[in-house]
This record gives sequence, structure tokens and C-alpha cells, in this order.
Amino acid sequence: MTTRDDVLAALRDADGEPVSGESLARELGVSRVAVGKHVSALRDAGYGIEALAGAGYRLVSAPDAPLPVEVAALLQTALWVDLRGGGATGSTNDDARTLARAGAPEGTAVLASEQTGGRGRLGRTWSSPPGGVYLSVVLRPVVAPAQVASLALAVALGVARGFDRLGADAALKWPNDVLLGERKLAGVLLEMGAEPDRVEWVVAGIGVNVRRPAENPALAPGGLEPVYLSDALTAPLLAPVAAALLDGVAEAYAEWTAHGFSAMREEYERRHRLVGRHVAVRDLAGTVHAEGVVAGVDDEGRLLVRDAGGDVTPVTAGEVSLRG
Ligand code: BT5
Repeated sequence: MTTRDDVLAALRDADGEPVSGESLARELGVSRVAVGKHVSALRDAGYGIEALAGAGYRLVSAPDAPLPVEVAALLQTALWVDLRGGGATGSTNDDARTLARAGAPEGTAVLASEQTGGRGRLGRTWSSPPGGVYLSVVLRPVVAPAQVASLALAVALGVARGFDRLGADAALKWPNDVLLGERKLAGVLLEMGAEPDRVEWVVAGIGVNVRRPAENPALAPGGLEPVYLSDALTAPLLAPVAAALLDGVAEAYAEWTAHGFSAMREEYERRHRLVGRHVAVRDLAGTVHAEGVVAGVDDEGRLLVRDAGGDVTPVTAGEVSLRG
């Protein structure tokens, strides 16, 4: 924590009551001039801080951004040991990947309210205008690389649970889309660094549409229409959204590491919009390698597609499109 964070924490702890500059200076071991500078910096960052003659400083409002101090104050889970960012960046996945490669511990998270280079899977773009929540977390599961496929599903489930915490009823589309109704509310992008038999790090990136931007994002062919959390909730704020997602993901990750995806499979199925639907699954080259009715997912998180003859194909990866 920086002194600026300490000043903010002291103002927040005062619960809307004024705190004198002198007592802040004494408590934090800095000069009153330094306190004044930190207050100005906080105002520049969007905090509303009144200066009351003879009484001191009073915190009246916080900016609507997923700032680390704001999010940390709302978290209910202990996994997140280091929160960073909060403003605009290129891609939080790039930032988190750099940190992971440099040895950042599990539980490091990078937050943003806007991305200029947001990425989807397979080189696609994730439209990331201001007014969304974009975050990436560093995980270090002690597993083989093949198991990371089901971690993507567990993270998507954690995101859906995060929306439950906010009062929005989210569904899932295999492998890792999070939906409101039939439209896409959030996407998950996992990247990893691994040796053949051991994962070194996983970066799980989550992009959430919170407020409707002026312009709709460009969709890939067959892409789901976007939907915004503000379509389901009144005036959602970014820090509580980020905290709810981080809590949901922490909980799901703990279950996945302790019991594996099989323990979460039923809940995934309950939320899964594809069950019973007729789909085609294409590989990277665009070739259909399974077509039929979705029977569910298995304990490894593979999509089970039953063809017209009744044979079931477990699908590990691919693009799913609805038929009929
Ligand atoms: C995803 O990819 O859904 C994963 C998105 C992950 C984004 C997060 S944000 C934080 C972190 N940092 C990053 O740079 N990325 C992660 P995919 O399944 O490939 O879906 C991408 C497709 O969704 C695009 O080709 C569009 O059709 C569509 N799309 C793009 N932006 C969208 C949006 N904001 N809302 C809904 N759909 C969108």
C-alpha cells in the first residue's frame, strides 16, 4: 500500500466524518503538505473529497472504476493477494502474462475499465470500451496442461456465480461464454505457460459488458449479440462487479483444485444453454467434426454431441454453432 492508499483508507474508515490533516499526517508519519498532495492526487483520480475549514477532509464519493483499493474493500475471498491497474490498458491478459512470467504469485489480478487491445480466443478481438470490467488473474494450479481445458469451464462457472451475487441470472455456452438470455454478457480467455507435464502459470482473462457503449462491437461471423449487465440491473458500478466476479472465480477455482471439474459438472449442466440443442462443432480449419444434439458435458469438461445414429462424440475444443 502506498501512502496515498493509506490516506484513502483513513478517510474511508472515518465513514463520511471529517479527518483532520494533522491527525492524518501524524498517523502516517508524513508532513501535512504531503497529506495535501495525496488528497489532490486522490481528487485527480476521481475521488470526491471535501476540505472543511477547521475540521479536515471528508470523503464524499469514489470514482466508478475497478480500482484496486475499491475492489479489495469489497472482496469476500482470500485468494487475491495483489490487485493492480483499474484504469485503461492494452490488454489485462498481456499485463498479467508479463507478471506471471516474472514470477508473480497465484492470486495476482490486473483490472481495467477499458482496453485498447482486448483479445478474444484464437486471435479474435474483444471489444473493450470504457464502462466495462476487464480483468485477468494469475493462477498456478499443480496439474498437467491437459487439465486446463476444464479449468476454463470452471472459471466461466465462477463468473456466472459472480453474476448471481449481483442478482443477475447468467447462463453458460460451452466452453466459456457467459450469457444473459441468449446473448453474450462475458467471455473468458485462458492462456498458460507449461512444461509438457506441468503447468507453470495460467492467466484467466474475463471481459464483462457492464454499460452499453455508444457503438456496438463488430461481431465475428456467427458471433452472439452482446448484452450488457445494465440490461438486467439498475446502474451497476464497476468495482462491485469486479469484486463479485473475483469472489465467484476464487470459489470455483478452490472447488476445481480440490475436487476437479467432475464436482462442478452438474451445476455447469444446469446453467448450460446448449443442452438439447442441435449444434455443429467446427475445428480451427472450419471443418465440421461433430454434429448432433448436445447431451451435456463429461467429467473432463468435454462437450458431448449425440449424432443422428445415437453415437456420442466427446469434443475437447472447437467452435460451436447452433443448427436449426
Ligand atoms: C472470448 O473470446 O469470449 C474471450 C474474451 C476475453 C476478454 C478478456 S477482457 C480481459 C482479458 N484481456 C484480454 O485481452 N482478453 C481478456 P471469443 O470466444 O473468441 O469471442 C470473441 C468474439 O465475441 C468476437 O469475435 C466477437 O464476435 C464477439 N465479441 C467481441 N467483443 C464482444 C463484447 N464486448 N461482447 C460480446 N461479444 C463480443
